[in-house]
Amino acid sequence: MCMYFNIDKVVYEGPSSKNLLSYKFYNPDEEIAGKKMRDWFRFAVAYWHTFNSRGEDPFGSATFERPWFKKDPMDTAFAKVDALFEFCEKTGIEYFTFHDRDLAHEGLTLRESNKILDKVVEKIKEYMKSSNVKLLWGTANLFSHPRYAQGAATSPNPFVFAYAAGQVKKMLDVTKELGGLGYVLWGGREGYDNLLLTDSVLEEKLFARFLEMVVEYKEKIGFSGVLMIEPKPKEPTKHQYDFDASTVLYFLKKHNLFEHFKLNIEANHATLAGHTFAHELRIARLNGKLGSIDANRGDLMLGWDTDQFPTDVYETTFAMYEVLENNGLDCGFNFDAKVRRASIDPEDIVYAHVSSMDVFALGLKLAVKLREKVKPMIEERYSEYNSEIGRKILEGKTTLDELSSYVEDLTDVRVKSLKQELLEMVINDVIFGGR
Ligand code: XUL
Ligand code: CO
Repeated sequence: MCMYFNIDKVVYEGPSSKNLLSYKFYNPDEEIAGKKMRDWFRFAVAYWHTFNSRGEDPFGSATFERPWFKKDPMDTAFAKVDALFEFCEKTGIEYFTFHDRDLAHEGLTLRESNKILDKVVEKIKEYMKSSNVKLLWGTANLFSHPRYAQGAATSPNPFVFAYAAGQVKKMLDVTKELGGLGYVLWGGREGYDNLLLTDSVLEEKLFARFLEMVVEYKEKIGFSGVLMIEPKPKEPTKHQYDFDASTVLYFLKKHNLFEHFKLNIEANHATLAGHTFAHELRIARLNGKLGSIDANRGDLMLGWDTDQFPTDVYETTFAMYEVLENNGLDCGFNFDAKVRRASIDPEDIVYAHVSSMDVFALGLKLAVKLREKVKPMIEERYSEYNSEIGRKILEGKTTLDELSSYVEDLTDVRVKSLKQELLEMVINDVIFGGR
C-alpha cells in the first residue's frame, strides 16, 4: 500500500486516552440503543473534497499539493484510488461517495468519458475485493461543465437534458455495479436567475420527467438502493427547485414521485435555507424520507457553502436525536466537507475526519440521554390534550360550533410555561454534567 498519509492506523482508545489521534467515542462495534455504532453511522469519505480539491476559492488558486496529483490525468485518477483505500484503511472509514467526474477527467464525448470512468471503476472493484470499503452512494456531476450553465434537466436545450440523462444512466449502472446503497441527485443548476425569462411550467415538467426516467431506469436495471434528492437553496442560482426539504417533498407529491425518492439532508444547505440542520432532519423524518446525511457545517458569519467539518457537539447531538428517532438511516453519514485551504497537509484531512466521526459518536451517546430527559417534558407540555375537549379535538369528534360554545364564557385560558431555560439547563447537564 502507498504511503500518502504519514500516520498509524487510527483506532478506538476510549475517552481517557492521551493520544489525540485516536477515537475517544467512535467504537464501531459498541452497541448503542440496539445497533452497533458502525450501523448507526456508515461514515463515508467524499471523493470530491478529499481527493480532488486543490484548495481553490473564488479569490485564490490551488494551495494543496497532494502527492496523488500526477502529470498525466490517468495516472492521477489511479493514484487517487490508491489514496482513497489507504485513507479508509488508516481511518477505519468504511464507505465512500463520488460523482462520475471525481474519479477521472472528462473525454471529448460521453462515450469517451464513460470509457475513462470504466478504467477507474475496474481499479476500485479490484481494491474492493480485498478490503471492507464499500460505496455509500453515487451521483453525477451535472453542474461543473459549461453545458450546464443554465441547468441540466431544466436547461432550455434538449441536448443538454439528454446529456445529463446519459450521465445519470451511466452513474446508475456504475453505482449498481459497485453495490452502492443509494443514488443521490443534486440539482446544482436546477433553478432560475431571471424569473421573467423562465418558462416555469415547462421547467417543472422537465425536472419531473427527468426524475421519472431515473425511477424507470432504476427499475429496469433492478438497482435496489434508495434514490435520494439533496435539497439546497440559493447557491448558485437565485432560486432552486430543490430549495429545502419541504420544497422537494411538495415537488415530489405534485408530480406523483413521492414514493420513489428519499432525501439526503446536508447541514450547510439547511442553514443556507434559514433552517437548522435538525429542522431539516425533522421534516425529512416526519415524512418517512430521511435517507442519508451530508455531514458538514457552515460558518454563520459567511453566507455561503463553506462545507466545514462538523465538530460542534450541540449540533451533532441535536442531529443524532433525529437520527435516533428515525431508528437510523438507509444510507449513512457522508462527509461532504473540506479542510480549510490553509490546512495544506494530507494529514489535516485525517484529523478532520477523525474528529468529526468522534463528535458524531459522542452526539449519539448524548442524544440517547437527552431523549430520556426531554420525552417527559414534551408529554407534560401537551398534557392538556388528555382532557375531554383535547381528546375530542384529536379524534376529530368536535366542530367549530361546539368549540365556540365551550370557550364562550371562559375567562382564564392560560398556557403552561414553555420551560425553555430549564431545557437549556438540561441540555448542558447532559453534555457537561454527564447525567
Ligand atoms: C453541493 C453538494 C454536492 C452534493 C452531491 O453543494 O452538496 O456535493 O452533495 O452532488
Ligand atoms: Co452535499
